[in-house]
Amino acid sequence: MKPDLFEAPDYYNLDELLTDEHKLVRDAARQWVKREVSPIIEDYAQRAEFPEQIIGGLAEIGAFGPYIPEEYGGAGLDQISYGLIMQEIERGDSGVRSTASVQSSLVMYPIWKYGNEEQRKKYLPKLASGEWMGCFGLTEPDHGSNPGGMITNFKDMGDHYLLNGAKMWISNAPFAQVAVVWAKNEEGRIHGLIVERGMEGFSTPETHNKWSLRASATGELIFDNVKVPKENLLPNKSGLGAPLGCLDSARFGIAWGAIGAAMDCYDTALRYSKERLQFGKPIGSFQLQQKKLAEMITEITKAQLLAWKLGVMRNNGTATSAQISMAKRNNVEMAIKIAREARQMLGGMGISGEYSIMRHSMNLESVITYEGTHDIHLLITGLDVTGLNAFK
Ligand code: TGC
Ligand code: FAD
Repeated sequence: MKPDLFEAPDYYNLDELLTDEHKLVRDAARQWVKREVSPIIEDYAQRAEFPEQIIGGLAEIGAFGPYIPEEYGGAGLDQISYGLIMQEIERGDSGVRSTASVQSSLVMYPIWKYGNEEQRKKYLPKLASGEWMGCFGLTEPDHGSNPGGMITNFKDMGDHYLLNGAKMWISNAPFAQVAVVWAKNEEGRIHGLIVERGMEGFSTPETHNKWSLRASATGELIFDNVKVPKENLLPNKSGLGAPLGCLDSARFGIAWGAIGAAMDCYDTALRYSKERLQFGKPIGSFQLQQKKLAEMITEITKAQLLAWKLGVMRNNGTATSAQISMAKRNNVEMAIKIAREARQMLGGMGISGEYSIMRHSMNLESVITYEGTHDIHLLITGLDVTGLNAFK
């Protein structure tokens, strides 16, 4: 792969909106990605392997629980810092950002928000340091967009719960020590349970043959009469709103992360357009190529503004779930379109692993599907503006 010469586009001087702490956090993540991710990621993606050696570095840049209080091992940062870290990591690879998103927003967040003090103390510091990795089991073979229909269930056996069912498409599953699993009790109410590797009847077979997010490990979670200790139930929230609350946090991170992937594609195409000569001129001098670049930077700038304002609203607690959906949907679509245009700008080289664009492009096909598909987020906005529910 080519050396990482990335220079971040900031067409509207949005750095002026960031605090010194934001810039410090972002620049540390940016340097770490250049040093530790860019040189190896293409190779891992080609081999469809997650680079486990970067877990310690992810923890060091605060990617595991950026906004979780320091008393639990988190970085105690604000939401904009969290977003900036996700942006920088996804600039390297969406699969690496997935690992961090899942650990922070889908495993640490529910333990912090819905768990009791014992659970927080037992799990959060180890998850923040990367000593333990986690995964989040919501999606089932027959229930993806409609998680409320899940059939995974648990029964109260007196001194423990008995968990049965299966989850699929679960990021981090093949190596996670801890799984936050959503299942229905005997009354059909959804609860979160912490399931640990090693519990009898719990297995995590890896999902192979992915053309997307190849550097992220994906798997199933299978529960065959798993005895879960009663103290592993998350006591402070139940119902579908509990897992969906975690998704709000992860979708917010994706709205920022997608900007990172788009910035990398734009920056690569811009540099290439100045170096690549055809008809005796740099291809960047042709109007058709300039149109592509001009539209890319315009869309990136709009997405940056959307993410920043959403970060301000998340910081003061006013962002609605529907506003988060809009940003996730808009920014991922923006990134996927830019990846496609950027790939074309590199001609044949665009499909080569020498450059990051094709990998981003393939990764973004997962990003536009997980954490709620593009259609689902559109319908969430539709419901919000009309008051009419297309899901019921
Ligand atoms: P609905 O009746 O609308 O809502 C049920 C309850 O949930 C509440 N709620 C929310 N709460 C917090 N945050 C949100 N975003 C919420 N959305 C809804 C709602 O108020 C209600 O509460 P209550 O107290 O009245 O019971 O539910 P529905 O069954 O009609 O479904 C709505 C729908 C389709 C929008 C929702 O289910 C949905 O978002 N579906 C998409 C599923 C999804 O996003 N799955 C993601 C799986 S995890 C993943 O992909 C990880 S990838 C990670 C990575 O690698 O980065
Ligand atoms: P379906 O729900 O079957 O949707 C199929 C199509 O129908 C889509 O185009 C959808 O938009 C459309 N559709 C569905 N309902 C409607 C409707 N009401 N109106 C209009 N169109 C509709 N899940 C987890 O729980 N944890 C994870 O860690 C996780 N990681 C993932 C990693 C990867 C790489 C991938 C690909 C997925 C991951 N997922 C995870 C699952 C992901 O969240 C689901 O794939 C996603 O929510 C969609 O569900 P589905 O695949 O079952 O598609």
